[in-house]
Amino acid sequence: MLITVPRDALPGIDDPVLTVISGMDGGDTVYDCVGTWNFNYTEPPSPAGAYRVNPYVHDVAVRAVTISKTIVCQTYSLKVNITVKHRGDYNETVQVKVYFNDTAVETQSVELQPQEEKLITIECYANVDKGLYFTSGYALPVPYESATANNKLKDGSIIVSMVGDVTGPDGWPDGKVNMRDIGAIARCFGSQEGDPDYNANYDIVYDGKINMRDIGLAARHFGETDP
Ligand SMILES: [Ca+2]
Ligand SMILES: [Ca+2]
Repeated sequence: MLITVPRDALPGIDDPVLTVISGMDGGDTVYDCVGTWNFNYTEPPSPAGAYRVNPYVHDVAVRAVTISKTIVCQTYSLKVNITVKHRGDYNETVQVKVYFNDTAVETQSVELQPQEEKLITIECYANVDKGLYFTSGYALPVPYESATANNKLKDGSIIVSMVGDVTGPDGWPDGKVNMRDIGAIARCFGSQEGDPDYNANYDIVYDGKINMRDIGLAARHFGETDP
């Protein structure tokens, strides 16, 4: 059976997918017809009855990626905020991955209703080699999704440093844990997230507070240099 839907019937839809919705029982059957304006399927709709044709789109997108730190010590954590937008017409469960360069470091699933936009926060541990990474959020394509160019967004970068090395002469980790690092953390001692003197980069044990756990951790690595 071939159903042809006039192009004018699908305003603003680039990649229609045909749904045949049973008028009898409310169940629906999806025929994957991406990329064509002619919907061709070999089996007639079943059960027999009244049907209507609904073009719809499966399309999820990552709209924004922000990171809570620019420096994270190896094996410790940061938070990645990802704004996910559902541009389709049916409820979807979307798997969202955080990438450091090409390495997926964490995955979280999110339920999205039609046209819903959600901000999700994913805690990620820096179980990767030391170095500079570009961060990306990637919403795995949902079934029948064809518009996947907007599923991945690269934004922000993170330096993964040796434990305790949170700064250096130019403000970035320098491969040494010395008084510059201890002093930087000590100057924020007692601060909490939201305070003007709080600096997430110095909150190594990432709990929103800069306290003895952070200073003590750096102190235990005092004198170490990056091999
Ligand atoms: Ca340092
Ligand atoms: Ca802390």
